[in-house]
Amino acid sequence: MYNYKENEQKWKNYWEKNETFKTDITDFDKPKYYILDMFPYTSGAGLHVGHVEGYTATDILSRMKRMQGYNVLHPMGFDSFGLPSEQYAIKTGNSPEKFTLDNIERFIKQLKNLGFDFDWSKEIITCDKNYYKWTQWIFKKMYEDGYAEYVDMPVNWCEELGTVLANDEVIDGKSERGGYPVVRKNMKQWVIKIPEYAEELLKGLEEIDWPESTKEMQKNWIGKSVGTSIKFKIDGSDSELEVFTTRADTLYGVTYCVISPDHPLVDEITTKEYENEVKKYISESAYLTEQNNKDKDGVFTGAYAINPINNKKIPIWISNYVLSSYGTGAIMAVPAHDVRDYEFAIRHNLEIIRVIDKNNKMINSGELNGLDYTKTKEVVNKWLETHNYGNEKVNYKIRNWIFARQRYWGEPVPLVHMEDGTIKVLKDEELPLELPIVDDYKSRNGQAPLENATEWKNVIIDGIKGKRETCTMPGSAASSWYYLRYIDPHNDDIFADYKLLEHWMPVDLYLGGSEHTVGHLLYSRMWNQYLYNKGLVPVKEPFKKLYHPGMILGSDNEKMSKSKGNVVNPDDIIEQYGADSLRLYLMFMGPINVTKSWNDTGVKNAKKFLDKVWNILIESDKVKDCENKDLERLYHETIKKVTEDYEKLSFNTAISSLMIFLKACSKEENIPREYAIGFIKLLNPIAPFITEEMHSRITNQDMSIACTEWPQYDKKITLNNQINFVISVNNKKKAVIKCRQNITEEEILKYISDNEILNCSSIKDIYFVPNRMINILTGKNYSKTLVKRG
Ligand code: ANZ
Repeated sequence: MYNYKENEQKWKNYWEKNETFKTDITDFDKPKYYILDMFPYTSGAGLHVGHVEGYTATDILSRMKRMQGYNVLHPMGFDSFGLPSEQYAIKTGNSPEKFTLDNIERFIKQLKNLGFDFDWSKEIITCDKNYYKWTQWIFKKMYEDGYAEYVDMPVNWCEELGTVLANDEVIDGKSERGGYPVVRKNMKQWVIKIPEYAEELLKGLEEIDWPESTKEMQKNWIGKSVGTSIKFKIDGSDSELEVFTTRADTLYGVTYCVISPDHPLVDEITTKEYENEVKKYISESAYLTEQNNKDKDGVFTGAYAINPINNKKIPIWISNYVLSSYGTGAIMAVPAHDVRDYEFAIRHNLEIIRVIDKNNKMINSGELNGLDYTKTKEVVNKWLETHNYGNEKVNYKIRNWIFARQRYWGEPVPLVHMEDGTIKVLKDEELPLELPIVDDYKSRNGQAPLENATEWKNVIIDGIKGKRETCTMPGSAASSWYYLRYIDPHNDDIFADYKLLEHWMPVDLYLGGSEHTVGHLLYSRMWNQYLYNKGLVPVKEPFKKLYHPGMILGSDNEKMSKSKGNVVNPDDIIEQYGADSLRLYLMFMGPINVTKSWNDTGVKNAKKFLDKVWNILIESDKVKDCENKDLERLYHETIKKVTEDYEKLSFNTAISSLMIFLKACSKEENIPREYAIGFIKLLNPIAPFITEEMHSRITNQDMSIACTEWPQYDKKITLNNQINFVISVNNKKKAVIKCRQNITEEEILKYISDNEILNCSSIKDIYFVPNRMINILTGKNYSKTLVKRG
């Protein structure tokens, strides 16, 4: 009987004592493989099974690659600054630091119990001053280079709560908590000017192997829009109104303009007659966000603009369906061709002029009439440009990243506001600027908790009084660059040595949740690109390949939550079935990237399978120094399939193949020792504890299986003798190959490509008859290309 409790403890101790998984980062002889998990946030809840799913997946790849001869870096650390720890501390009266460090201890214990092959000598803790020293240093560089700025910007301000609120904390102009009025207000904030990297961030997406949906979301978030900036003269004034449009072709259809309530021209153009109404609207609209202006409220300014193309006088309105922060904060309205403008025009009784007919031809558009609308924009743009009324313009939706929190538990910002109004940057040797110990972690009256750390806050530099910045950095600061630090975690001179980065970057595979798509995954790309442009890191894109594990729901198909009582705690499962069973079950549930529901029976079955493996290969006398021709082909095919499936992160199908092989073994009297060892190695990345023990018993060696070589398959045997398959090119028989039944078209094409059966690489058509033949027609009018795979 296999005793998982005893055995898992034994091998955990063995790995730790022998430093089995320590990576020699300076060993450049082997090819490198850097595999990264999104590190956990150190909440009080500990690991959940979702973490275990992702970490098992990377562990499998990491273990296989190591056995294949790669020098593997598979590190782990803890994202440990942030609000949840601070709130816990406020609630319980503990210090966030102690709470965080206790949690980390618990996390490490759990991760070790799961058998992950992390190199703990590279551990990172983001709230450790030796780490945040470099977070501060990078921020400092960005500030010096003008990418971090202290700017006045509109925020949601709640006077009653004395704090700034995020958009989703405001409902219908009131605070979600308490229902107090919320207004848009300008406040000084630290921001990182991520829009300046918009174009580079877009370009970089082309060179990385990420899920298309993730790239698409980043693209939309960056929101590049190519349009025209058009200047409208204001009737009876020297000022001009500049609008941004993507539809310059509709210029003849413009019947009014709209500016946002905080547009700089509001006061200047509003006429006496409309002053009171405008004031009233603006004070009310401060409570409205664009989302809740569903009725298209607005007010006329009394002023008119002149449409440059036909000199028509059109009214200028104010409404907050026009965003002040996008484009020029002003639009030309074309109600006949834009839904929002249409709704506004109907409500306020404004003119509607169609300029494109059913056949996509221009109408009501003077000299443009009859032109196809798709060709019109270019003509109008040219006209506007030659008459000095406008030019092509690119806009991005992405906004500055607000980089300050009025909170305690975060990295202090290494800047001092001097009495004379200047801002002083700390010198490199003054970093880290340590977070002072305080008694009160709460922000009061909208003031950052560090405001009360008077001794820390007040400084004198060169005889001038100053006050340290008391906001701290947001949670996403530390995670924007941690993947660089793992490579050189103890360096005191620089965040990471360039030579080491040159060898190890980029990360070959990054695994983590898709919920980070427009946060962490965008911020870290920007930090990396910034450091790349400064010549401090060698690659522009930090994560070559990205993969998102799917969510694991409770057995009731609902998201796991305490209140629903459907949370599965990995500790309990390990206790009851062993870590190997949990790992095996999680990988067998289904494809890694889909949402799956927990099922207790599944873990039981995983344990049953492992017991069976043990019984057949260890307890029975079947494993011998012998040959077995019946198992030969299946053995080699299993190696091939499992290896390829692991590489594709298709773990459930790999496990199926292992099960098929074990079943075949169970029917045999003699199992060659070589096959048993090969099978154990294939299973090792999924179930590392049991396979270590089996390996050491079968081989009689005191050596971790991690130090052995990955099994190889014999190509000749895997393409063995069941059917004759005919390969023809342009109706002429080129080859007859022996292959297994039900070989797919894709596999045959790969075979043809690998064996260079086809000289010409351009294919016109393919006829595939399963289990019989393939006929490939080549030709000049290429419609398909034979892609060389593998
Ligand atoms: C005239 C027009 C006619 C427009 C038409 C659209 C359709 P994207 O693609 O998202 O960049 N717009 C410009 N600035 C705006 C602002 N600050 N707030 C709200 N809307 C704004 O969208 C560009 C279009 O959004 C612009 O083109 C403008 O309306 C509107 F048939 O101009 B359009």
